[in-house]
Amino acid sequence: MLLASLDPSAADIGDAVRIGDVTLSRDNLVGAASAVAERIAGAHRVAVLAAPTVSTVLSVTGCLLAGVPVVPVPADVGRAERRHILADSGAQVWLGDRPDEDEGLAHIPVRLRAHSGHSHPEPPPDAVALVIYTSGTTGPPKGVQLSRRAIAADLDALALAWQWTAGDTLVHGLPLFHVHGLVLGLLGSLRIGNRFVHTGKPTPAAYARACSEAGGTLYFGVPTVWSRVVADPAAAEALRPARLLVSGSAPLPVPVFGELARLTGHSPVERYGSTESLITLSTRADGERRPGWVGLPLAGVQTRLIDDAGDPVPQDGKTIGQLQVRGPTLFDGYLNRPDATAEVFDADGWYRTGDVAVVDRGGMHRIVGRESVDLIKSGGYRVGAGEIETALLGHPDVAEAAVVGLPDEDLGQRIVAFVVGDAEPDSLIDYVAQQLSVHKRPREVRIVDSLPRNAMGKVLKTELLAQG
Ligand code: MLC
Ligand code: AMP
Repeated sequence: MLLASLDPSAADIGDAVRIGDVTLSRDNLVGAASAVAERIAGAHRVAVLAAPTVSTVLSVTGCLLAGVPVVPVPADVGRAERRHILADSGAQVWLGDRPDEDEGLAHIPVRLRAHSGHSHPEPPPDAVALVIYTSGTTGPPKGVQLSRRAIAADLDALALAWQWTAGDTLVHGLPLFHVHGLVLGLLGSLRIGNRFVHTGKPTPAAYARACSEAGGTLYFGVPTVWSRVVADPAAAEALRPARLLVSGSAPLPVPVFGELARLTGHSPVERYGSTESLITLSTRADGERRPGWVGLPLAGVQTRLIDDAGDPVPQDGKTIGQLQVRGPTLFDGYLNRPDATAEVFDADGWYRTGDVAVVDRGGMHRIVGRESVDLIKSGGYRVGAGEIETALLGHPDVAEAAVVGLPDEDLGQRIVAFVVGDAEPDSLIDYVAQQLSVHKRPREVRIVDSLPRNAMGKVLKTELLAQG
């Protein structure tokens, strides 16, 4: 069973899920989510506006009990992206909360106090559980289809790597519309059977409070969260009683690793993955945690590094190659996009991650960077330069636009747009926030006379990057 801890024979936990100011016992959760499952059983796909609320928890859990694929919609989604996700996914209803502009879709609210004793047969392992929209270098986001089998395999492998048990209390405040917060955080807890505490926002103060008030043992964060934690030494020191601090979704700067170790007494575990592959590499609870390195393949996962000619590169800890992964945690293709799916898989089932890495003789991996400058990671969010450029070009005062990710101490990369046109920078930032989503907005817009281009007319992004 994917959500093994919801089996009726499992023992009740009085405070199994805490989110916002709501606490659910295991029995509350099963009863209310089963009521959701009854209402949506047989649906093709449903959209869940995935704010960090009990409504999201019940919606997702209900769908997974009923075997209905969930399309998590970013809580801060804008108009064009919302329309794209709904049209592309063919979602039939909003389940739980709905946005102000519901695009004419039917709505099924969920009720915290609803209760059903009805049980649903476990759907087959190859059934799609989630369709998570994620950015590419160009074009609108693609729907990544994740099967129940892939999710279960990944969570079990992570449990082994992190010695993650029902005795843990998992704390995080990350979004519930991406793999990190939703799959690892929420579904991981419902599979393993540990207590789950969502702090609303991943602030240092909230993480510290969850340690003293809720007995947090296992903490998840993107590097931006951990760099904010070390900037608040009192909050960092409050995490000393925790068992394991885990970082992922973007590179953890080595100085932040060092400061976390010094202030909390815990060297963080770093792990690597993607929406398409789920988590594939991690350092271990009982193994070496090396600053700047993301660890060994999880159980069942294979990796290889290849050069431009497709030949393997030496595993010497310094030769850089394109990272490919294979194993039971991979996705089942992009929804409606066989062309894009074919581009990222080879004939033997290897997934091209788009990242470049080195591996040492012991199998430890270090991610060196991405193959394309057009895929940006900002605050742990994956954002395509192309989708922002397309959005900006839709603004009447923009003639040309080029977007890059510039290094940023807080966010890892900061989205910066270079624009030719007669526009107000702040109004362009708001425009992208309203069209795509708030987290995809450029943090800075620079109005320029022209963009640097090569003889073919292609924008020279390296020159923009050099303007730091
Ligand atoms: C500012 N705001 C605006 C705005 N300018 N709103 C609308 N229009 C504008 N122009 C508001 C926002 O609404 C928000 O309000 C507030 O400003 C702060 O927003 P922010 O600046 O974007 O947030 P910030 O504090 O910078 O967020 C940092 C962060 C966040 C770390 C909390 O980036 C985050 O949650 N990252 C996690 C991403 C993640 O989970 N990635 C995993 C991908 S899965 P208000 O009121 O709402 O605060 C994956 C696989 C794997 O990668 O390996 O894990
Ligand atoms: P997403 O699909 O949002 O999960 O983004 C996946 C991408 O995030 C990967 O291809 C990497 O570029 C990046 N990423 C995830 N975890 C790490 C990590 N620990 N170190 C470096 N990059 C990471």
